[in-house]
Amino acid sequence: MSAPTSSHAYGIGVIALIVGMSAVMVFYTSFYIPESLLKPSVSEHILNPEDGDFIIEIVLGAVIDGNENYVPNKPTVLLGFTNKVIWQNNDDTPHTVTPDHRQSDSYSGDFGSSGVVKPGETYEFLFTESQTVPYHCEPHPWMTGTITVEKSRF
Ligand SMILES: [Cu+2]
Repeated sequence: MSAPTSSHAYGIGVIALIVGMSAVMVFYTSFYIPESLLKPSVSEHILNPEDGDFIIEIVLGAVIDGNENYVPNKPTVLLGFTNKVIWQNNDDTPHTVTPDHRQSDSYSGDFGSSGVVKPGETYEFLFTESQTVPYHCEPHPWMTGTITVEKSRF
C-alpha cells in the first residue's frame, strides 16, 4: 500500500511548491518591482551634473506683458552637464513654472512647480531624459519659455 501514500505526498509537494512560488511572486511584485520603478538606474554624472546648477532667472518686471520673463528663454541643457535646472524668481510677484502639457521624467516625476514660486524663491528640477518642455506661468499666461534637454555628444 505504498502507492496511495506516495501520491498523497506528491500532492502535498505540488501544493507546497505552488504556495512557495505564489509567495515569491507576491514578494516580487509588491516589493521588488515598485522599488525598481521608483528608482530607475540613472548614471552618477546625470545625478550630479558637471556644471552644477543651471539657473533660469525670472527677471524683475517679468509680470509685465512684453518684458523678458524667463531668462534664458529657450535654453538647451545637456545631460551630465547642465540638466539640474533652477528657476529663480527675482521678480516682486509670485509666478509658477507650469508645463503646457503634463510632462514627466521617469526619475524625477512630474515637472512643474506645485503652486507659486514666491519672490526670492526657487523651483528646481533634475532632468534625466531627453525631452522638450514648453511651459508658462499660470497666473500670467503670456509668460512662456521652453527648455530642451539633450544627450551630450561626448
Ligand atoms: Cu507669472
